[in-house]
Amino acid sequence: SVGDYDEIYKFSCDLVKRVGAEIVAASRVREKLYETKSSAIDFVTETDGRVEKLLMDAIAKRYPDHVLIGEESAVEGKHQELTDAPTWIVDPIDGTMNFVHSFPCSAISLALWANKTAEVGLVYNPTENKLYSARRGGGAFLNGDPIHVSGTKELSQALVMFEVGTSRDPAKLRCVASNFAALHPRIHGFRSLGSAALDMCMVAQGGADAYYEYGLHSWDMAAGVLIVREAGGYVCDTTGADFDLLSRRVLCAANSELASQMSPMLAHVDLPRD
Ligand code: LIP
Repeated sequence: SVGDYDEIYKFSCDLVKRVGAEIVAASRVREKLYETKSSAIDFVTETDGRVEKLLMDAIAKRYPDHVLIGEESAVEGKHQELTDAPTWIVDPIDGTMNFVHSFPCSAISLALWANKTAEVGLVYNPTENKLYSARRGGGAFLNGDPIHVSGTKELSQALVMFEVGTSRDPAKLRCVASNFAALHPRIHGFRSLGSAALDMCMVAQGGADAYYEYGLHSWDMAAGVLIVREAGGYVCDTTGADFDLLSRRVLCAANSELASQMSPMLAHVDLPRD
């Protein structure tokens, strides 16, 4: 029940607020140094690693029996395992390219999953002091106020979020381009914040009606999917099948009607599982 997670929820909210201050301080530096990871446009900064360590150390100290999965601690190419054990899934800076450019849409994404189910999800944009939070069965909130998805059911009236992603793999880019071309004439418009977690929160708060992406990782979505669901929204695989956290893709919508109009229009790309 929600009550079982009261302490974890409070601990998590305090933690992201405290550690978020580190991101704000680092973002004042004009020229951010970065290195590249899986591609020439997949960035990591010293702040990503430092913030992840602060989060991980605090969680490990408080909950020594829990499992930790973190973007910067993950070994490239090594498959993740999601067990039934309580598991924290951490992205220290979702939207690292935004952080590097001082585009103020980056967030800490922190989630606790247990029995392969999201129980607590937080997305905190420290620059704009926006804390999106959800507990399973407890609703979704922005800075403590309840949020809800939009009522849009017609794709022709939808504002849709998408991301190009951080890969330059030709097959992946063909998928992005063909989905853009297929949907663009049939919707109100596209928007993109450059952070998967914040895109999902925008659907949760009703500012956009749907979001889809291929190529993202578990830590980009682990908190956002709970926030969308708890805001009354619908989360599934891009094919319309059940959502799978390790599948590298997601479709979120204000409702199932909207999702079912979108999934048949999407061209898919095969990506190695997380
Ligand atoms: C990134 C997301 C971005 C998405 C990429 C990537 P990172 O996360 O924020 O929106 O398109 O697939 O996952 O690397 O900045 O944490």
